[in-house]
Amino acid sequence: ATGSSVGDQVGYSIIGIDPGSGLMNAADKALKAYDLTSWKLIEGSSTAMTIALDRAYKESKPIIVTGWTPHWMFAKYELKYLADPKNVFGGDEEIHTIVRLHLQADQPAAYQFLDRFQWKPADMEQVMANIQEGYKPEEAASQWVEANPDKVNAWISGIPKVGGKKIKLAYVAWDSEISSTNVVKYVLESKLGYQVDMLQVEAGPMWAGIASGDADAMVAGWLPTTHQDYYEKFQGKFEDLGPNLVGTKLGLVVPAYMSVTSIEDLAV
Ligand code: PBE
Repeated sequence: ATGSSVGDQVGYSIIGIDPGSGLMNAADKALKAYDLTSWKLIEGSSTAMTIALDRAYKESKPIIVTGWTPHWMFAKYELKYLADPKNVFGGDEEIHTIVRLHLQADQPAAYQFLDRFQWKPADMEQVMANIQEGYKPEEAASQWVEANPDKVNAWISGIPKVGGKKIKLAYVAWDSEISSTNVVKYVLESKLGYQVDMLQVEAGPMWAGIASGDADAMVAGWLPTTHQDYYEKFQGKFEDLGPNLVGTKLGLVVPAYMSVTSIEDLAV
């Protein structure tokens, strides 16, 4: 209704994702930093968040979600990030490839490829869009890899194939990481001869799994801010192979048809 506050329109609720994610941590901090005491952050999953967004959007209803880039939702809907003048969500970040200690000695071929693996937000978005359109993640990943031989060759040229060695990739079911992990899996299997096990876990266990050596690698380390707590907690127990993607963003996201522009506006 006209004149009612944004809070009234959305029931003082922000639709979140999985509780272990850095994004939920940041959103929690934002509620405190902006003094949004009557607001609540709803826990759920990436999938539940996008379903809620889709429903609201189709009816042009107000909704606030926790969101991030790269993500297919920015291509499918007209959305905007709410301004974050206190910079609680941090600036642009990188996604890092993180491997267990001694992987280089144990699995040199995989290590070399993982060390070289890097792509652009637009690449990841292509894989995400195809999954969103109904392709299975494995299919979307293999299509992208076969359609981008130049990029893929730069990652693998000169690396000898192995004969069916096993390797375990940990990941969280975030749309961005479903895409990247499936691409890495497909390259390891089809180009380098590995047998890959994909282990879906929550964010904390993903970092813990690399640190304990239960998993070999992950391509889902959002740094320096989003996963800072995990990074510090397990420091010295993993190897950081650096960024595989540069130019991410996190924040509170609303449909463009909403007039609110800043997190600060939610306090009124
Ligand atoms: N995300 C996507 C993750 C990292 C990748 C932003 C939802 C997080 O918040 O931890």
